[in-house]
Amino acid sequence: YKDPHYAEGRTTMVHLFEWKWEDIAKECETFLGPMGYGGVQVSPISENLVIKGRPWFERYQPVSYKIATRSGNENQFRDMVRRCNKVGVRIYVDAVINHMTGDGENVIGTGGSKAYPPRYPAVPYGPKDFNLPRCGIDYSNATSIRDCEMVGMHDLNQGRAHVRSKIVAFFNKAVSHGVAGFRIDAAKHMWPKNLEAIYSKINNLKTSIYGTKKRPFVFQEVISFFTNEPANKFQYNNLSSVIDFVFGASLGRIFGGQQSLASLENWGTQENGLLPSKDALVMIDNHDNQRGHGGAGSTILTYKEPKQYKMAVAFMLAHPYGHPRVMSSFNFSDPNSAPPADDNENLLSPSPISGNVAAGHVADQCGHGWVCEHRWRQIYNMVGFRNVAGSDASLANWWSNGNNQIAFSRGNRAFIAFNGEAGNDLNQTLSTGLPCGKYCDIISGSKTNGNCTGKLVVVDVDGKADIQILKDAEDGVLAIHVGVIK
Ligand code: LM2
Ligand code: CA
Repeated sequence: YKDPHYAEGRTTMVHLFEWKWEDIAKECETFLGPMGYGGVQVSPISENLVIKGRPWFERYQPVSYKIATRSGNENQFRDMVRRCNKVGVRIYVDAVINHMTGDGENVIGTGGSKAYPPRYPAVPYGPKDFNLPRCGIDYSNATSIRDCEMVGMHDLNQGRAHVRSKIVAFFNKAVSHGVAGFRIDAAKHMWPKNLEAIYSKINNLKTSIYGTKKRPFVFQEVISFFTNEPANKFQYNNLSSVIDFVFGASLGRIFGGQQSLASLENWGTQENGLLPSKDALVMIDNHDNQRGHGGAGSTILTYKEPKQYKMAVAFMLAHPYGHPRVMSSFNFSDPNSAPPADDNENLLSPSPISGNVAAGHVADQCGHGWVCEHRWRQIYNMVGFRNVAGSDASLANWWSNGNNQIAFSRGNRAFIAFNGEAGNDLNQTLSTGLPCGKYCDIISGSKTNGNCTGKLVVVDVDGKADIQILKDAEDGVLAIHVGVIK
């Protein structure tokens, strides 16, 4: 359950938050596939409660397991998975299985199903399928975290055979459409042994795409920072992968200027409070903590602090630790707001329509309220860097000025430098580990038609190069790899 099943040479997932299935299919074909992205985490696919104003968080309130949301219906979903797989991009489903929507009058879902909580006839679930007595969560108590209700939503009892069979059938429907795996929403609020039983019943992935006997990639959302928390990530990483929230909170603190970049020398070890690398799904921000939801820390960097954010994302993608996930947001000021409405659609179906997304893979922005960090040159070029570095090129040639300037290589394939100092330029001759040659910096530009649109870096026969990052430059990063020799 820890193998993402990326196509050969791919390493990185993007979360296309609130995108429509049709638009994701197009994005796979025109951008993600060509640019080397490995997969897409999609927003929840199961029918959810329609909430007035259509806030993004309605998608975390299931009404049934029908594939029917504002992102699209089951046919559109199946078509997206097929088209993305065809261009080497995997699909991962955000699975909301801890709870169902809470009490309410006239509860109606995005697929038209009615519910009378705790009765959900479209599944069906009834009162016996939920944990009783109803209680609010006490975060100092492990049982309460698992068996009480998160913000008033009816808490499913995953110990019951009926509940397990409905969840497994939902997973298997997605597997039959060709997905590669699942994000397990609120995994911390379910007992590890129940999750283990559920995972073991999921069918093998489609042989025609993945080969024989391949298990789904399962990455569990466990918001946990300390080993002594009553429910913590170390109770889950033997089952499958876990999203490590320490990663983004720490890198946010460091690239946000509260701790030196030089302190990253031993990044990626248990000493940093991180999971073992092979168990960890990592990110700089996610759809919750970029807007203060989920309680995962105040040091989180987002697209709103672009210079620091791009540095942190570049570090994540350059460093060999974990399985990285890039966030792709819609712009917001109110943390509860709906995604932007399409030009020619109303709020019942907000998401970028194809016409709103700049065509072709050279565009750097999507616009119309869609931030599309994954289309920022500094980010997608770093996905290329990670693909070239691969998994066996280890971190080498570490250099730092003892403060906020650092550099390192990935074996003899890639090299990166950071200047996080507001008051000083970086101007150094550094060992890059790379073969002698002329390289295009992929942060200040790209290599196009054999030319560099940004800085040119000359590596001499000893592997050394003059590296310059000015203090007031647009980006505090310089990166080169053997795929961009001029
Ligand atoms: C998570 N962790 O396990 C996310 O970190 C968390 O942000 C999700 O909540 C949660 N899973 C449920 O899947 C989000 C959002 C909440 C929102 C819920 C349900 O962060 O704010 O709660 O989804 O949509 C909303 C309202 C809340 C209300 C609740 C129930 O914000 O005030 O509580 O709906 O109506 C009465
Ligand atoms: Ca629970």
